[in-house]
Amino acid sequence: MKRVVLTYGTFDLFHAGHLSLLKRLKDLGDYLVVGVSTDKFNESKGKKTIISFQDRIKIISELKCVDLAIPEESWDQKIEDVKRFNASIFGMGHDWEGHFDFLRNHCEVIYLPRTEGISSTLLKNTLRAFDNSHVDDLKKALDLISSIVERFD
Ligand code: C2G
Repeated sequence: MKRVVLTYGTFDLFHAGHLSLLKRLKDLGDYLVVGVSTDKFNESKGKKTIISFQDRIKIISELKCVDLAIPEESWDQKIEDVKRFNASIFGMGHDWEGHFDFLRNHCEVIYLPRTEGISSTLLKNTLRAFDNSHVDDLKKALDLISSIVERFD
């Protein structure tokens, strides 16, 4: 009897923190099902992504540790998915601690430590720093600060 593990995420700008979590979740069972947030669902989460849903789910589905990737279209599909895949474990990173305890009536709920020092947001901000228009804004701000400092010299 396969021990199915279920998780969900956006997985934008896929990075080592995402991979570490998925591998640790897979190690808890035999079969890992990953719900990947659709672009429409992310809009409802107020989350803007750089990588499209099609590409995000393609990356996830190709990972050695992932057995099945499915679309995550709403907050409400989790109970149905636990039943549909007969999941023994639902797991997320600990930034979600407590948010999904309602699933404890249906399966084990586990929150694993996040990987510190990396996130899609950090990657986006780093990339933004190299964006020309952002550099132009920084230059304008620097010129303004220099002109203010000159007035006090
Ligand atoms: N994660 C991690 N370490 C990081 C970054 C993320 O362990 N440095 C984990 C998160 O805790 C989450 C998973 O990787 O369990 C996916 O993270 P996101 O793509 O940010 O997912 P999120 O937007 O939080 O969507 O219904 C649940 C939501 O779909 C979760």
